[in-house]
Amino acid sequence: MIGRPNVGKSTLVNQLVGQKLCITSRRPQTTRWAVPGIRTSDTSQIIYVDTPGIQPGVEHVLSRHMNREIDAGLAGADVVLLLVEALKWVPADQAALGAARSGSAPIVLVLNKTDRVKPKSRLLPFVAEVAGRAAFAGIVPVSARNGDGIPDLERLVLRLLPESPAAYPDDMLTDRNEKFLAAEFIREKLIRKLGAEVPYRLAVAVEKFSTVRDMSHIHATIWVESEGQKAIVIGAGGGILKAVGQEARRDLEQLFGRRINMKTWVRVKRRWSQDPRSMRVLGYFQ
Ligand SMILES: Nc1nc2c(ncn2[C@@H]2O[C@H](COP(=O)(O)OP(=O)(O)OP(=O)(O)O)[C@@H](O)[C@H]2O)c(=O)[nH]1
Ligand SMILES: [Mg+2]
Repeated sequence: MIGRPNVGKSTLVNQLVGQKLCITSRRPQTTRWAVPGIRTSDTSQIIYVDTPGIQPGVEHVLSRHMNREIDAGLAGADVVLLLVEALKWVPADQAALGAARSGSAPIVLVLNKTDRVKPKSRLLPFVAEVAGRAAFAGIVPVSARNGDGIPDLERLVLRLLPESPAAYPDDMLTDRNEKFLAAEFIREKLIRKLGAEVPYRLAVAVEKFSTVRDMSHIHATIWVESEGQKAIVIGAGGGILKAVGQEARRDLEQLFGRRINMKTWVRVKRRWSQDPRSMRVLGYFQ
């Protein structure tokens, strides 16, 4: 699954897998990692890979990491799902198409957010226009938000995929571990609660994750770049940090199917996002 930031890639992977697994938000650049979501039925197994948004011309240590994740996602793909917003085609979409064409896998163009298109007849001229941009194996309108078109997309993907033995056990949702997922869900709640600037300057590291009987104990540190950002993340009277913890805990309990006990800290690491060594410590570039 590739496309420019904010087109709905992570929302769509969640919808296709049938479980909230990938983090989503209305801010661009939410996803920083390629995350596989495994969908197993009686007769098939499809591994959808969520990736960060493609941003042409952005040069930053963090975006270098994200580009590597996109390449890793594309490298093993049998089918590329190129996601764009219905009725929109901007230069970043063209760049995403360029990346999709770098391999030999068939490309399916997925037009998302069709719930916003009224009347639906407006889609037809758009489909005719974008069809000329590449030899797509199919063009499928969907709404990742309400599920429209998802069965059609799944059918087409199944038709295009080669046959092979299942790669994963049938109850497995992803090969990312629980520690990673916990850090990501905390980051999602922070992105959703904070203003425009801070989300790009924070990272979450889970230092402790232990499960005793039906309860997991999680210790997480939120790294920011300045004391000012730290104060914002904590919020007045600790309100933001508390709400972040509660909401992340609720989602993780649903995902893991057990109770969670979570403790969070906020620490300052100056310019971590400019410094490859700090980034490595925080799990980037591995
Ligand atoms: N109306 C509408 N909104 C959608 C749909 N799919 C996703 N969104 C919204 O679009 C925003 C971005 O969704 P994400 O899934 O985080 O987008 P993304 O492409 O993964 O973004 P990055 O990870 O930043 O590249 C969120 O606010 C979603 O709720 C859709 O089908 N319809
Ligand atoms: Mg995403």
